[in-house]
Amino acid sequence: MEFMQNGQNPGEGIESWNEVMLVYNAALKQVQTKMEILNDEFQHVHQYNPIEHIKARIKTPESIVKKLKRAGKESTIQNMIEYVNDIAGIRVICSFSSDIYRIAAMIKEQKDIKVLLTKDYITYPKASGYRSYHMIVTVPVYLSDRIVDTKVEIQIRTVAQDFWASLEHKIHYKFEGEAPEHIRSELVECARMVSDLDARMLALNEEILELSKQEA
Ligand code: 0O2
Repeated sequence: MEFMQNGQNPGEGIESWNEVMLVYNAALKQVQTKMEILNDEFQHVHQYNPIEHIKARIKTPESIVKKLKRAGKESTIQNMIEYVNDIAGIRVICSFSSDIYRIAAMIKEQKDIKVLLTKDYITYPKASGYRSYHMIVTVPVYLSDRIVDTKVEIQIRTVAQDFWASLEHKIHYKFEGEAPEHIRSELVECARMVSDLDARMLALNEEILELSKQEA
């Protein structure tokens, strides 16, 4: 599986909880706006929107503490910044699987975005059946007296993959990660059906595009 990492020192200089929230909120807004601009530009050039919708969220303090505990780390500001990559999270939902790599490539081209890590669960799905393309990036947040490179997790997936992931996430939490075997295998089977559906919808769309080109 694709696994790429660059060594950086993001979040340097953040000292208080309020500052953490301020900086991560700013980073989230910046990435969301960037995605919207890229989508508008794509529509302008290709008369087509690759992005269906965008969801943005800041991780709750409880989830941050839980994640640190799981990693065996103390709940400190520095550990949050260093070890919790998804305090600011953006989910980019697109129509077709081909849009996923297109969007990822557009993000990688942005000069002020630094890609720290990518995880390609599209080409290499998880054993659970989970498919999504993950990027951990940093964006510079301009404060009055300094610039803070701030981490944002970007998850890119299709509408169908997102539908599967939200249901699987609920089931995972309901059973605290210990869902019965028949439910797990049914979810893996559903993930296969989602993948098949995505491939068929993509093929259909390509055929329609080809027909429209011939008519033009
Ligand atoms: P939540 O509650 O969604 O925030 P890392 O986040 O890097 O420390 P990991 O597992 O190495 O941990 O990273 P990975 O694999 O990139 O997963 C990060 C996020 O992807 C998860 O965040 C989930 O949101 C989502 N995800 C990963 N695997 C699955 C899966 O099998 N099913 C579903 N539905 N979602 C998945 P959190 O913090 O685990 O959870």
